[in-house]
Amino acid sequence: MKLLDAISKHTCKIGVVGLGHVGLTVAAVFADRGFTVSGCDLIRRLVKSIMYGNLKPFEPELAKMINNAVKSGKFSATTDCLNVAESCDITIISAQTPVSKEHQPDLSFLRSACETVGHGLTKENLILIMSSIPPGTTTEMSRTLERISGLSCGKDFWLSYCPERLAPGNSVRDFINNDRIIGGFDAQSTRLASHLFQEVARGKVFLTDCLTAEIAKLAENTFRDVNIAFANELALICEQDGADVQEVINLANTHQRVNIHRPGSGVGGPCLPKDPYLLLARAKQHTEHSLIRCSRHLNSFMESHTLSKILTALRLAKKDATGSRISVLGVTYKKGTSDIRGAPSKFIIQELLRLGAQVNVYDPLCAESFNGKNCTGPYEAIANTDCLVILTDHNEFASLDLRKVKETMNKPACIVDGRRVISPATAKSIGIRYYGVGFGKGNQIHH
Ligand code: SAJ
Repeated sequence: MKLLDAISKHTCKIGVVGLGHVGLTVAAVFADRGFTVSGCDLIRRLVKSIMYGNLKPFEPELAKMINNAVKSGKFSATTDCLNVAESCDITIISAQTPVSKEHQPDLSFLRSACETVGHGLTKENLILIMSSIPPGTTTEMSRTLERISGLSCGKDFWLSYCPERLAPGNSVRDFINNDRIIGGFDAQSTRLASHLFQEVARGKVFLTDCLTAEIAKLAENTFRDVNIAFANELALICEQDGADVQEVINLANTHQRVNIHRPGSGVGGPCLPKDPYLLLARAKQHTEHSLIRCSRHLNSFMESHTLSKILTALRLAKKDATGSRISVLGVTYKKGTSDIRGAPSKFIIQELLRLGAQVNVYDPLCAESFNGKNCTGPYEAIANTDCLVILTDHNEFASLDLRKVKETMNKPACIVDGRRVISPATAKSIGIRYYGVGFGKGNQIHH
């Protein structure tokens, strides 16, 4: 078969529609392995910066690979998606699939990408969808492709759903090493997609149909979200009863079949706050009793819960939010990334500002301050503030000199720790008031 042969020889042309995190990673890896790759995105600025070799180095390894691929002529980017679809044998679609404020999936980017690809579709082409999508979407897209091209899916062209498991910050290595699920529209589509990935990646490939692959992808992140919600509920119970949730979870996890995640000041990022809603998008029967929906609410609630802890800490120090000075360490949604998508810090900083507090902000990996005062180091942020709030567990924060922290803060020094970065016992021994998510009121230390 011609396409199978071209895949083996790396001679087929690959198009990538949507040059976000996933699309760029895919393009970089295939170009690095000798395939000729054309990428397209509607954002002119992004396309320009790719072609001029000045892509923002959000992930240094990825940016370097993209720049090299452009220089060697193996990768080029354009805003002309139709041209990409027409000129490629394989088109990989990684359009964004956001959810609205009402938590409804917005598939408009994906639909429009599929329409364009449909116009450029020719016989023997393979289309891969990589975006996270509600169950049933690949089949819906197969109809769009068929309607526009007049070709028949599974006969004239092939279509597979190939979700990604790459974590921002480690995309290239994850793409190459992680096992992946491939759900084909039919047996031949599955075979071709699996063959393609095995040419460039080392991870195992698990084959199934497209509906199962769609649900399995969403199940992964939803599982994490529900597990974190459980940890957060435990944290709330511990706070009421005066226990330390960290110790509770560590003990429960000594059971070899238990793996409770970590509680914290909220769940952010591009995946966890969104994928559960994609999974629920077409659910009709049990919506009132949905564990998944409830978990989402609980995880969102942790942001306002953390805010309440800050206000309580101030009140116990006989201070008012208005006019108080707060230092926030960490704005990114998780450690080790500069990514702020869905980060709990946004809500917490903005609410503190709205209540009339002055907010100093420091993050070693990100200059965003959400209208707080951007500081260049942790001690600059902490100096002369009434409360220190930790919202991301960046490594740098674990090695803070707590004596210095206490000396430079206004009296009484207090810390609200949203990620259990500081040891409550150490804070106590130094005379700092410590309030942590899931760290019981009986254990709060006042001097
Ligand atoms: N979080 C907790 N408690 C935990 C773990 C995470 O509160 O025990 C919070 C984090 O602080 C963060 C959010 O959840 O705000 C998301 O954290 P995450 O570690 O799940 O990070 P993501 O969103 O980068 O997840 C990605 C996912 N990848 C994709 O969807 C492609 C996820 O499937 C991976 O499991 C995860 O990376 C990973 O393993 O690093």
